[in-house]
Amino acid sequence: MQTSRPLPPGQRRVNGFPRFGHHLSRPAPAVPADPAITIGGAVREEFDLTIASLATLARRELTADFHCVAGWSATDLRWEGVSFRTVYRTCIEPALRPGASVTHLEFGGLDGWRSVVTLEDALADDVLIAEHLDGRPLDGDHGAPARLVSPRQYGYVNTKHLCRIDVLTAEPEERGSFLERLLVPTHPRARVWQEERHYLPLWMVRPLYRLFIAPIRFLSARGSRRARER
Ligand SMILES: Nc1nc2c(c(=O)[nH]1)N[C@H]1C(S)=C(S)[C@@H](COP(=O)(O)O)O[C@H]1N2
Ligand SMILES: [Mo]
Repeated sequence: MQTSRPLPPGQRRVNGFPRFGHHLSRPAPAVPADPAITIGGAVREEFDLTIASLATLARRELTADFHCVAGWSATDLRWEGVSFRTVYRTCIEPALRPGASVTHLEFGGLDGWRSVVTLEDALADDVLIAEHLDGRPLDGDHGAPARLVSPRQYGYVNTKHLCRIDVLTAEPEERGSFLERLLVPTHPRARVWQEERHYLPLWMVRPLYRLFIAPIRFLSARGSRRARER
């Protein structure tokens, strides 16, 4: 089904929803028997939020498009899970260290991927921790057992295989080598409608990123096949 929803600037629609990411051809990480999200950072004590317990919170369904910073968009994805705001208000906020003034959240995946989101962006109405996509539990390609879904931010913010959330009281230092920081976008907000792809000018970034789409898609699909053959 195609909708007439406009795409953000510089994006092109793809068919379906490809597996894509810095994992490249590495298969998706194994999901533990009773998967959980560890909550750390500015909390009195680290604690685990099991993925199973998310089912007991108010459920949220959301149909949204997904925009990778490299320039492809998948449309009309039907996510189901819990609103991040609900998780924050009911599970995280009561556990904060007294006086902690939260500015950012860091989302970590089982494969080591990390994304940093401002508190304001994370509490937006359409940000979810999703364990279902199109009526089925998330598969390895798209982030089993659960992932962050933030449709108004580029794909790289949407950490797959979510296993950790750190509550931060300041913006963390940028990570990675010089080359990584040059190529891998680390815009502090990464909003798709503002086209916050990078600090370099868009006329440079758009065509450069586009070159990476085909090889990353190819490698990611190979990792997906390898996971199914295991
Ligand atoms: N854990 C994890 N999450 C990740 C990535 C990754 O490599 N590992 N890649 C990001 C990038 S760059 C994109 S575009 C989306 C792709 O999501 P998809 O594979 O479900 O299409 O996942 C994001 N989340
Ligand atoms: Mo991406």
